[in-house]
Amino acid sequence: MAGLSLFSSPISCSVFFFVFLGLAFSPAEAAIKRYQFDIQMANVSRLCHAKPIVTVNGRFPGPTIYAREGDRVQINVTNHVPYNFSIHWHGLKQYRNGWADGPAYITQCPIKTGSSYTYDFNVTGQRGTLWWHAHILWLRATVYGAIVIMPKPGTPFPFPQPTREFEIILGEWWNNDVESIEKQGNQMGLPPNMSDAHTINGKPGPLFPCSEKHTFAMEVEQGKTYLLRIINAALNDELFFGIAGHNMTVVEVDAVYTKPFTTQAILIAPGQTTNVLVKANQVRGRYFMSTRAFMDAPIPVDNKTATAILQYKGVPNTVLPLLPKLPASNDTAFALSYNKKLRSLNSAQYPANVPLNVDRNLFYTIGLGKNSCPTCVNGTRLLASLNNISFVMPKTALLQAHYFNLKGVFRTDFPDRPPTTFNFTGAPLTANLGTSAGTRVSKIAFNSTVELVLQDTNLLTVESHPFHLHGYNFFVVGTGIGNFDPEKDPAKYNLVDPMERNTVGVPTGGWTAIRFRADNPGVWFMHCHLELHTGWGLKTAFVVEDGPGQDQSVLPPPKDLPQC
Ligand SMILES: *[C@@H]1O[C@H](CO)[C@@H](O)[C@H](O)[C@H]1NC(C)=O
Ligand SMILES: *[C@@H]1O[C@H](CO)[C@@H](O)[C@H](O)[C@H]1NC(C)=O
Ligand SMILES: *[C@@H]1O[C@H](CO)[C@@H](O)[C@H](O)[C@H]1NC(C)=O
Ligand SMILES: *[C@@H]1O[C@H](CO)[C@@H](O)[C@H](O)[C@H]1NC(C)=O
Ligand SMILES: *[C@@H]1O[C@H](CO)[C@@H](O)[C@H](O)[C@H]1NC(C)=O
Ligand SMILES: *[C@@H]1O[C@H](CO)[C@@H](O)[C@H](O)[C@H]1NC(C)=O
Ligand SMILES: *[C@@H]1O[C@H](CO)[C@@H](O)[C@H](O)[C@H]1NC(C)=O
Ligand SMILES: *[C@@H]1O[C@H](CO)[C@@H](O)[C@H](O)[C@H]1NC(C)=O
Ligand SMILES: *[C@@H]1O[C@H](CO)[C@@H](O)[C@H](O)[C@H]1NC(C)=O
Ligand SMILES: *[C@@H]1O[C@H](CO)[C@@H](O)[C@H](O)[C@H]1NC(C)=O
Ligand SMILES: *[C@@H]1O[C@H](CO)[C@@H](O)[C@H](O)[C@H]1NC(C)=O
Ligand SMILES: *[C@@H]1O[C@H](CO)[C@@H](O)[C@H](O)[C@H]1NC(C)=O
Ligand SMILES: [Cu+2]
Repeated sequence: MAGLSLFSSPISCSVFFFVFLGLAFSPAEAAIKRYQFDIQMANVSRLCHAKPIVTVNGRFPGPTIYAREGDRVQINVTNHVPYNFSIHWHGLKQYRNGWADGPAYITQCPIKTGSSYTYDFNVTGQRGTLWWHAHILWLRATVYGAIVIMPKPGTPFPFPQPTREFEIILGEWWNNDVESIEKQGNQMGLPPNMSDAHTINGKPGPLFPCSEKHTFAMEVEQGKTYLLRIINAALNDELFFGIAGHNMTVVEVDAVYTKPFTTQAILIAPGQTTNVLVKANQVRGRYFMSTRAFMDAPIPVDNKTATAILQYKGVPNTVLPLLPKLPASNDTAFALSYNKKLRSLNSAQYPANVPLNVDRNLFYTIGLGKNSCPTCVNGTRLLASLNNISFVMPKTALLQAHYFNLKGVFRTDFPDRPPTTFNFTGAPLTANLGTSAGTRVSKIAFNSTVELVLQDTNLLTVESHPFHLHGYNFFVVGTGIGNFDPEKDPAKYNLVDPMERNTVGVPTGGWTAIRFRADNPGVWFMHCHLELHTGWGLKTAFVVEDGPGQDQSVLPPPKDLPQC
């Protein structure tokens, strides 16, 4: 394997190694999978720059968590770095068990330097590709990894069994220290410096300086089929991904099976995962895989292309790789038509249980804005809001406050609709909007059905926002461009086989309607998965009340739960 690529390096070897391990273990029944995550600094060099980064066990990207549906997973996270810390297991439902969800100050206080906390959860009713990442500050820039959940023993995939599988984690790299970048942006009240590169499995690929040895390569054999588990771990960029000369068949997103469809490029937003089958059916050679940003609003973005290599076995490294043709970075039409193709498999075994009646209708506007900030560069600070409220992080975790009934930590009066109705996506409203700030959340009755329409606005600018809900999957029942029309649009919903997922892109200048059944009690974060916008306040939480039954309330907190 070491001779695989001209650009071979120890890290690509370790990626291969772990993929083999993942396929190798096949326990007969549910088991406990234990992991030790030491959060530690490691020196890493990319693009001719060396710097210390925060890692798990010194690895970048971090180790993959392998589990089977039904397993219990225990991950002891020990913090050796000079930052408060927490990890989110993105897409795991954590039934009654928000204590293991991870967002700092939402479900737990951070793990302080020198302390440990064991995330202990069961993987119930889920299988597929998910991922984990730091959920405090901008530390997820370097602290992320894959979660691979295999189906129960004896349960095949609902698609042709691949010969092998690979994890493909897309990311963003900064040459300078990411926390300094974030801090500088906050001080200026402006967006901080954009990333210096995109990466595939932590590597930018040979189109960047000093990067030949920092190239991920995967070897394939002609005629065989491969499963790629693709994850967008970038902080701020929605990404296209493609493979030169090869089509991809999408079979799963966010650990939910899809109706398979074939495409030359995928679109994947931060937080999302996409599994594709790739058939090695081309002339034996070397082909680039590449990734680049999608941005269809007038906003600067890191537009550089990261590459990796798909190489047929036995082909010499000297053969020049061919580049894939990705959609133009502003190709709105591709984005809309790609997302429209995503449908739940909706088979007898994997039904789409879409709520048909709605108990609670929510309508949230997404806004950017500016508030006064005398110390900032322009005398103003950029911020973001839902229903004109910019979320303020509490000093103690919301879930603790909820469980122990601590007063004064949050308010449950987050409005179900915006304070004013206006032409949301119409002419830009550039005034200082005086958005209000608050730790305000919505209370949701146990087992009620919720419809939430997320409406982008042209406050400062329109932009696409990937929204992530913790503790649940939801169904994407409708989407459109312009203003949501409550009279006409619901009639066009797909209530049969809409995509079920945990992160959805609200289109630039458009809206998205999601539905879910609130059967998981606890406090669940909902936020834009662009870290920049999360930091600016584009977030809130749902407090889902306990149900009346014995097994319908939040579990007691673990003994080692960190305190603030
Ligand atoms: C990183 O490199 C610096 C300078 O060479 C060194 O002082 C430091 O100990 C290294 N840190 C780690 C975690 O290896
Ligand atoms: C977690 O790891 C730390 C550091 O190695 C250790 O001291 C602690 O006992 C571990 N906790 C558990 C529950 O294993
Ligand atoms: C996970 O399942 C085990 C075995 O059924 C149970 O003892 C444990 O309480 C469960 N943990 C959570 C967090 O639900
Ligand atoms: C951001 O970029 C500017 C211009 O290149 C540079 O001067 C500054 O040092 C950068 N900030 C950080 C925190 O790296
Ligand atoms: C990829 O799919 C397109 C459209 O379905 C088809 O025209 C093309 O022949 C396919 N290419 C390969 C290499 O399979
Ligand atoms: C990429 O962005 C840079 C700076 O933001 C810009 O100068 C350049 O023209 C862009 N390149 C392309 C191909 O859009
Ligand atoms: C996309 O960008 C290209 C090149 O910058 C430009 O020519 C084209 O008009 C843009 N398309 C749209 C739909 O904005
Ligand atoms: C900040 O001020 C500069 C100079 O007046 C202006 O060009 C820029 O658009 C302003 N940016 C924001 C976000 O207000
Ligand atoms: C909203 O604004 C858009 C763009 O300016 C315009 O085309 C549309 O007619 C407006 N809609 C209403 C209801 O005023
Ligand atoms: C947001 O709220 C402020 C007051 O806090 C108000 O001045 C402003 O008009 C509101 N903006 C919108 C878009 O509702
Ligand atoms: C939630 O409500 C549905 C529909 O009424 C019902 O079938 C289901 O059993 C309820 N679930 C729980 C956990 O109460
Ligand atoms: C770490 O978290 C604790 C508890 O929330 C807080 O008191 C402390 O100030 C934080 N430390 C840093 C360095 O942010
Ligand atoms: Cu956003």
